[in-house]
Amino acid sequence: MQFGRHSIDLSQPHVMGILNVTPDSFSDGGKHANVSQALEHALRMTEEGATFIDVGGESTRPGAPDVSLQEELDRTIPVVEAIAKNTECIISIDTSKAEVMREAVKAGAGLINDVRALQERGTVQVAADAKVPVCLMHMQGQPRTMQRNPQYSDVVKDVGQFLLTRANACEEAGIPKDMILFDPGYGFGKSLEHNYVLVKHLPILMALGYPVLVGMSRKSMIGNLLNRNVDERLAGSISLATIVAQMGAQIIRVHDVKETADAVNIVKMLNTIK
Ligand code: YH5
Repeated sequence: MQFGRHSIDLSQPHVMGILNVTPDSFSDGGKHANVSQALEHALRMTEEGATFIDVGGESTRPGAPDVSLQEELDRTIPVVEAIAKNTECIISIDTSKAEVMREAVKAGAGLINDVRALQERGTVQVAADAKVPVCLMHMQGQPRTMQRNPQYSDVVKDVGQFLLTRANACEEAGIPKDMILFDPGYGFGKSLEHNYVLVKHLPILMALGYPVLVGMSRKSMIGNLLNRNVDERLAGSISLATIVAQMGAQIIRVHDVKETADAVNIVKMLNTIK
């Protein structure tokens, strides 16, 4: 798959490093301090084995405040520019806003990652014009309230149907089929059971014909099952990453790149043996 000027072989799993540029993720040292801290983190994650760096300026945690357009642009675009100038990794922009998508791709982003699956006004057209791949994620409800009472008749079917419907809308607007990725959206309007059903049946979603990106790193589906605080979820995160890599997931979005790259490299070794 072509991500801007990078061609990536998705027949093997890749690691995507998470780079949060929300205010709570920085000590308050002024704007330049923040950009250089973010760049440093991105450089470290690429050295540790990340093919992708996912830059996000909107917090989608339940209860997080909405972020204005200007605020999100100010947080993300200088960071995208700095990473593009100083690394060879593929920059993913984690946003639902058309203007942020457009400016980020102009600044060097090679993938649009939208937890709202390009349902906001203008985003499908911006993504089509940007000519970079898009990751369509499933979410039930809105971040503020999505975890109150998630319900499905058949979670795997519902998620698959939603993603196929969004892919059709994208293809209708001129986004080629081979520039679309799917993501079941772990933790986005799903109970603990829903999340694990979506792990077990990930092969059903993969059979829909689109590469799959998964993000489970440090999430509540680990914490609530194992009774672990956020800083105690590394073993659970690596276990899940290993399981989905073995199932054939193409991109694994994580906080802990070095440890996940080790797990992925073991899966890749086994994939070379007949
Ligand atoms: C995702 O799954 N997730 S932001 C709560 C946590 C830990 C992490 C401590 N953006 C995804 O990472 N994009 C986010 O509990 C995403 N897939 C894609 N494509 C939420 C997050 C997180 C939330």
